[in-house]
Amino acid sequence: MRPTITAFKASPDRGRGLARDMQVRWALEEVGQPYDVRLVTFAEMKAPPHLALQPFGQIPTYEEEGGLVLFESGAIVLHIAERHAGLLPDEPNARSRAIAWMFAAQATVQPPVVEFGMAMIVERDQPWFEARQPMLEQRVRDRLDQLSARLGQAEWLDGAFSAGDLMMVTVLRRLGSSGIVAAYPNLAAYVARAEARLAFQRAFADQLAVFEAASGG
Ligand code: GTB
Repeated sequence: MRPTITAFKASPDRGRGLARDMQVRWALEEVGQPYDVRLVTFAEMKAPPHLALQPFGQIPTYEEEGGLVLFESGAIVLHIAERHAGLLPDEPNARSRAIAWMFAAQATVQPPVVEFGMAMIVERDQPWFEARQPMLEQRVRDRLDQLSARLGQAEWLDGAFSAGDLMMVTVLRRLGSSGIVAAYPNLAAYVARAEARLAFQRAFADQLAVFEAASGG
């Protein structure tokens, strides 16, 4: 049976693959698991049926046969990676390190990236914006300095491509047109390498098709 995930009916990311259904789609594509998508409006996300699946009224959610319901994109990707071959190494220590990279993406790199991006979107008109934004940008650069130093010239963060890379690239992509990642040639190449994966391209095309359908394109 195919799992079902939820995604925005009309994503505010305008099809750029930045909403968090993207990492779930990508993980499912990497492991070759077909899935269904239930599209939800903002109003539906805040209504009781969706809140029963996702207590914070957000996407994505994940439902599979047998009654398992999950929320939190990282937990969903970890579940997919644990149930299928291809996203986590078999060797126990390497597996733990790949999971550590998933947490690093979510808990260490993502917070400054999201804060920087959100400020760009919602605080531009505030009197403190000009003074605060360089500080937020510096916090992002501090993390990318460290990440870039660790990655060096390696292809992936720890051996073969893993769910850790999938989650890290997903976070880096949120910096999008800021130009910040481009200042780190090895990180830019890392993101490009990940985006060139067939599984990424399939996931990206599928979420873009949803946006285009919603916008009448
Ligand atoms: N920690 C949760 C997880 O990882 O699953 C966070 C989930 C989350 O933030 N979901 C967002 C949501 O449902 C969509 S992805 N928001 C609606 C709400 O909270 O009411 C975040 C997102 C939104 C928009 C863009 N964008 O426009 O570029 C990018 C990312």
